[in-house]
Amino acid sequence: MFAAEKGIELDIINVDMAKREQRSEEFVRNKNPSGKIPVLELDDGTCIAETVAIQRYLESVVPEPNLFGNDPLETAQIEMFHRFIEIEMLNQIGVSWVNGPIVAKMGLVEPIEAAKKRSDSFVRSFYKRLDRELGERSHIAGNRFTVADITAWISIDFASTLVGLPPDESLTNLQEWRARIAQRPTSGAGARSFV
Ligand SMILES: N[C@@H](CCC(=O)N[C@@H](CS)C(=O)NCC(=O)O)C(=O)O
Repeated sequence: MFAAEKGIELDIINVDMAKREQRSEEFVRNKNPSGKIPVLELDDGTCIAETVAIQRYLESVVPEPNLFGNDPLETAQIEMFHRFIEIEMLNQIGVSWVNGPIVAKMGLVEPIEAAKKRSDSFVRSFYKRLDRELGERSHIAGNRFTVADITAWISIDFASTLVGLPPDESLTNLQEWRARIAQRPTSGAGARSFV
C-alpha cells in the first residue's frame, strides 16, 4: 500500500510461509537474519528487512507524496502516532493471531489461551482510544493521510478478517475513518492482495 501510494511498482516474489521458506538457511543468511518477511531486495542484491525501514527507503527515493512528515515537528508527531499503532495495537493483534485458531491449526506454536484473552482485550481498548482520538482529527497522526494510517488500516483489516477482532460498529469515528481510507485507490494493495 505504501509503494502504491508513491506510484512505485515492485516485483512481488511470494515466500511460502507454510513451507517456512522465510526460515530457510539461505533466506536467513542472504535476505533477513530475523527469518521474516517482507524484505525489499534491490537490483544489486542488497536486502532491506523491517517494514518501516523499507518504507523509509522508498520515501527517500520517491519523496512525494510525503508520508513521514515535512518538518521536524510533523515528522516527530507522525513517528509518535505510528509507534503507538505498531507497538500498542499491531503487536497485540500479533499476539492474538499467534495464539489463535488459525495458527494452532497450522501446528506452528502451542497456543496460550490466557495470552490471547489478554491481547484481545488490549486491542479492544486500543480501538476505543482510537475512536476517541479520531473524534478530534481526521487521520491517525493529524489531519492528513500518512504512514500511520497505512499501518493502522492494514493492521485493523488483518485483525478483522483473520484474527476475529473487528472494531465494534458503535465506534463511529473509527468506522468513518475506515470508510474514508477504504475509498483510497490503494486500499486494496495490502498483503492480502498478494495471496
Ligand atoms: N517487525 C517486522 C515483522 C515481520 C513479521 O512478523 N513478518 C511475519 C509475516 S507478517 C513473518 O514473516 N512471520 C514468519 C515467521 O516469523 O516465521 C516488520 O515490520 O517487517
